[in-house]
Amino acid sequence: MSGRLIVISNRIPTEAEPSGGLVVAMHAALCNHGGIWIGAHPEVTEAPSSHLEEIGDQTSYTRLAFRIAQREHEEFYLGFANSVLWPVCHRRGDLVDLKRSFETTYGEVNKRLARLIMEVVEPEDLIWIQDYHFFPLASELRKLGFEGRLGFFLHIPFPALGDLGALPQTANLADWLADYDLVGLQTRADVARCLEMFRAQRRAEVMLDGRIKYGARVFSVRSFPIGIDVDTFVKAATEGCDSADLGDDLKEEYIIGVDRLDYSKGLPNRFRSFAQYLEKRPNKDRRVSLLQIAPPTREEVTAYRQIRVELEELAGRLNGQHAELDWTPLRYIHRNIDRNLLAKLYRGARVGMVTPLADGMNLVAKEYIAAQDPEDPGVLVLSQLAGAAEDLTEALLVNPYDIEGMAEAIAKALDMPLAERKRRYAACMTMVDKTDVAIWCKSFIAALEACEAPLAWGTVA
Ligand code: GDG
Repeated sequence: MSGRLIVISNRIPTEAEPSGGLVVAMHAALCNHGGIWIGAHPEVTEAPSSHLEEIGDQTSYTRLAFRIAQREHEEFYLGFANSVLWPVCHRRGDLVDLKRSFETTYGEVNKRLARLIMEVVEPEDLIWIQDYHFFPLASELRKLGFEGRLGFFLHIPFPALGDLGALPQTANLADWLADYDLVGLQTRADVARCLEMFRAQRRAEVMLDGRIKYGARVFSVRSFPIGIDVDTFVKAATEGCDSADLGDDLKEEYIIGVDRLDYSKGLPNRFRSFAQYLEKRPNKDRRVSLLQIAPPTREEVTAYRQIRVELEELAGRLNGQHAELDWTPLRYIHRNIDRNLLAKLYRGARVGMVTPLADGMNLVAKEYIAAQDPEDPGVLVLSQLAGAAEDLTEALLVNPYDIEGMAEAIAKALDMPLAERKRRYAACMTMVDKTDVAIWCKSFIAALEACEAPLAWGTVA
């Protein structure tokens, strides 16, 4: 690679050796290539910063942070990013909270960040921008004269054409995306939706080789399904204690769910389907519990407070109806759990339930598979609306709106013969290996490097 790699993401790790899939992969890519990682400082300040601050003390690459002011946190992060773009991309137009100040501040933060990036970037650098917080960043960088290669990866679903109407007019996704050289999406279905949006634009032409011509620009849209750091996860699941050390309660059969408490993750329907399974199970002596880990997230946003109240009410009702003097069927933990413990909890679970209503990929599905014992694997019940369903076709696929169907899938998973469990696990594990996060990272960077220099195309139209 000729230039340096410059990664931009909203979150940036503060420890020298970060943990957690995506962050680890970026860290590894930057250690290999050298370069700079730029992100928002975890501490919000009174006034926005007008410079980048160096954080961390790693030597192979540089970490730079920009500070977000409290008002920006509310209007850019909680506001436009998570109360407009997130619901639109997750098919929840009803939850969109449109305020002029949100779109203005979103634009301002992207503009300011572009100016800060221009202070450190060199023409031959490769810039890789992560996620919906920064859709307009390429346009801002181009306005400031950056002509080098710019890549973008969207971690969440690409919105359907019909849902784009819920965005304000200033949010023109087609204009924003066309200033990148490579737009990476999670799945083939996301690419199809993105191309559908461009086909509906008079200025756009989808060329025979799949690239898009948009005014004077030509760029590519491709899928790069993200995955997990497989080796590290398998190690975490198998080393140290065995599942018998997890406590007396977890010696019984259990189903596991692990999700940030987000309305896109389909938790109320999961609880309803578990309640229905309990009601209909033929053998009332069989005590299978559901362990749901749901750490808090974005609690300042009303829709997130509402989903928490709804879930707590459902959990109370479920246990009220089905608990016995010596048994609690639903264990609901609204806290963050240590990652190594999480890996072991996955391994001990007979069933993994991943049932979002919409999800870019869903790494929990891949983590559950990677954590299994190949000789006696559990069964993954997976929503057909998660991006992961495109890869993990041998999971038990369910429609997360179909409560009865999910209750039946739980029963089927719990009774599945060993040979079928092994066959399904092996097929899923092959896909988990194929999409390891290091492969994801390398293939995106290689594809971005292979993009033709943008200037050559500037002369075409
Ligand atoms: C976005 C997209 C896409 C969860 N609870 C705990 C915990 N987790 C970890 C999981 C997993 C990660 O958080 C969640 O990743 P997901 O992929 O499931 O979901 P999002 O956070 O919504 O991520 C998604 C992803 O970006 C990557 O592109 O797949 O579609 O929405 O790793 O294990 N980790 C620990 N304790 C917890 O309590 N340690």
